[in-house]
Amino acid sequence: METVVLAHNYQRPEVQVMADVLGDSLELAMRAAEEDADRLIMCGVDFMAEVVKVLNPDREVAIPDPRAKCSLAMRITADDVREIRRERPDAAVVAYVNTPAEVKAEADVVCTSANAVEVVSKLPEDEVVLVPDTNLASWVDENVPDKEVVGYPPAGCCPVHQAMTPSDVGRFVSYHPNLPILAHPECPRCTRMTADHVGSTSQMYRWCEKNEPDGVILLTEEGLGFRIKRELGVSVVTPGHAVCPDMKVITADKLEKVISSERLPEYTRVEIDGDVLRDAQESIEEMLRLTG
Ligand code: CIZ
Ligand code: SF4
Repeated sequence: METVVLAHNYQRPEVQVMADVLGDSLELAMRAAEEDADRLIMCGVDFMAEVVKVLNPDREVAIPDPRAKCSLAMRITADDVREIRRERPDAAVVAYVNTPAEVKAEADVVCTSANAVEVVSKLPEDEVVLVPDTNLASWVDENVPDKEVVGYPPAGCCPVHQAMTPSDVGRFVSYHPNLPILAHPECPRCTRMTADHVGSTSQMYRWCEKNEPDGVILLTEEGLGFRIKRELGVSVVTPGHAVCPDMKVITADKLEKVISSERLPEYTRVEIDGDVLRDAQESIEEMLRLTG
């Protein structure tokens, strides 16, 4: 049995070192599609395992613990999207990758934090509702000035990034005045505005690779800091509370159990209803078409 272990940039260090591929959710799903493996094990939260399944429907896809669920993705349902359509029939509905497959299926197109600005700027519609992260929506709105971009639900946010405040930044800057500040677009606007560079985890990684700073202030989940230190030798400062408990549900022991099992434990198996899978795939393909 040929197995590939995929791990998101926010995974525990001991899980990251066991992985064959590290990256953001879309990078991992697309890399998996290039691999010649029968079994794909996704270490991350459940929507990430779903994206791997949607892009690799004919392979066995597993998540070591299906209780790893993203608190942000749980803020939105397919019914909410249908309600948005009734209320704003002229608006395009863009689903952030942090959504359940049913929501992606109901939306017009998917985006990631790496390509949200590009996806929205290329849409024919002038009105856009982006679900479910209002911080990402406000960042896209600032960067695509000729469109109206609103977030839904009203207080939709990632609790980990929402807690990163300008006072965290002020504290760090007083100790490390010369370090560049990198922020994830899921951070609140007031925090994002303190940053030298705003981007997804893959973009922050590549920024460090290209600019080779001695150190950075990293306003995102601490797991990315581990990867940047280990692979690029850049020292990283992150707020002590930059820990996503959802991501940490996956442990090395749970991963080891799936790797070593001849037959996949039933509870780890990722399955998606056929219609939902097809429609979610179309929304992801639309994103790839717009950004291709
Ligand atoms: O797309 C991903 O992997 C997420 C949720 C975050 C990021 O910026 O990589
Ligand atoms: Fe979800 Fe935020 Fe955790 Fe990412 S860091 S998995 S968006 S709760």
